[in-house]
Amino acid sequence: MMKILVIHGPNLNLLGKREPEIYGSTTIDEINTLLKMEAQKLGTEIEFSQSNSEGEIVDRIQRAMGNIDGIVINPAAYTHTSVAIRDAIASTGIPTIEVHISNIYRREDFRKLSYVSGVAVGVISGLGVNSYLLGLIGLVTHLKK
Ligand code: CA2
Repeated sequence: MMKILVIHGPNLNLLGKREPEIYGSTTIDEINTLLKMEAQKLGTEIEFSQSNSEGEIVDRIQRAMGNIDGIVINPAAYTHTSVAIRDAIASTGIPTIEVHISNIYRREDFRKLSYVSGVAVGVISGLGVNSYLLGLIGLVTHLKK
């Protein structure tokens, strides 16, 4: 069976607990539950990972090589800083969709640059929790082709 890995970047463990006006009131566990239900509908396996540390995210992407078919990643603040995460996605070659809860293009200028977008299959930004669900559907559709 096809296997998808969802990676949540730094501070996303606080989702639903702080700044609900920007990031909504849904917690990371609730997002993962919704993704798990969608994955069942799509007939794919899914696993989840959250880390506040750049190196751990790079390690997780590397470990995915050979056993994960595709990645949905919200790199959070590392979106705008991390050549290392970009290089991990590029060098493993694992098809990856970048997702953001908020629309990064209608916020501060420093959020308008993503190092990850240039190696992603696609990007979904600004649709709240649905960004993750649409990212998963888009990734699985892409992989089945
Ligand atoms: O909109 C997104 O999904 C972001 O990736 C979220 C990141 C931000 O740095 C990106 O520019 C856009 C921040 C995640 C922080 O998560 C929080 C959760 C609860 C309370 C405060 C922050």
